[in-house]
Amino acid sequence: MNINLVTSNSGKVEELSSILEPFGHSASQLNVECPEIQTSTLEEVVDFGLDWLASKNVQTPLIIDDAGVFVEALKNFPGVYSRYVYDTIGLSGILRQMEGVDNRAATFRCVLGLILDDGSKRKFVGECKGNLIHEMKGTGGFGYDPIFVPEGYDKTFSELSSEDKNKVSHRGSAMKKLIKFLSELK
Ligand code: ITT
Repeated sequence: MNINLVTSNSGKVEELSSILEPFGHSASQLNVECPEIQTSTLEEVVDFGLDWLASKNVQTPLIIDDAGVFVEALKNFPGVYSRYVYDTIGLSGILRQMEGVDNRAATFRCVLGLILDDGSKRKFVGECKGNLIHEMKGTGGFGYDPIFVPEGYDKTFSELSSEDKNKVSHRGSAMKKLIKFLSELK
């Protein structure tokens, strides 16, 4: 199946394509400006996006992906505001907020939205627990990857290969569910 990835983020396109391809699916990036509402959950953002894309008859099958990092000591901030925070205070701003904070626990969450050719919609959620380190490390990946170490590892997402990131990441885990769902169709 060729699936359209509705995202402006090339890091996501690489990850989603590399997960889909071994299962015989191909993927193309679709540059549609899908509006993102300001709300308190990733699920609501995705529901709104799916309804909007369906109303515009955007070419299916398609996937949208909304993700964020939820930092325990910051009462789950930046969460749904991760993009805004990344674009404004950036990783150095987050690290400053975390100065002197012992609890470094953080969870990445990813909600994928899927629309099939028959118009049906589904969501798939994935999480990855880990810790924020005190400085940026590594050059791979994108976004918050240089400051996040997943549980069970001593390297940031940026220092891991994309295969290793996909094995444990929020996006990898949501994609596993989506691919299982596709394989059970028909
Ligand atoms: P689209 O909405 O166009 O898909 P985006 O970059 O705005 O792209 P999100 O709103 O989902 O995507 O992402 C919120 C922020 O979280 C943004 O700064 C991303 O770079 C970052 N992010 C998302 N997934 C990530 C991941 O796997 N690793 C590191 N940072 C990630």
